[in-house]
Amino acid sequence: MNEKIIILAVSGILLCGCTTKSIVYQNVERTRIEFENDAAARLFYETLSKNSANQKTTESTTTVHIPIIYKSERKVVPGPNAEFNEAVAICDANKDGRITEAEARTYANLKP
Ligand SMILES: [Ca+2]
Repeated sequence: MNEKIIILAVSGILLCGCTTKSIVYQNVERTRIEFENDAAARLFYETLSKNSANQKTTESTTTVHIPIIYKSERKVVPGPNAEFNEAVAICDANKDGRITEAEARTYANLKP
């Protein structure tokens, strides 16, 4: 009799299952960059802002699922600095840490 109760209790726990969800905001340090002049900076930030509005952020989701018993979902959302750093990496073509007006203009003419 006691064995049946224990089996039913264990089955009840297993059938109820368990679900956990978590969202992790992952922000990285912003790349240090300088601009040749105000025009280069303005062009870079205008393009970054325009591309940001058109682009959906990249998210990664990890799901661990053991049928019936356990389900865990973890979503990692990149912070705004990741997008800035990516834009700097594209724009600063010669990687000298300085965005010239010509580089900013080239970046502005790239298709997002
Ligand atoms: Ca450069």
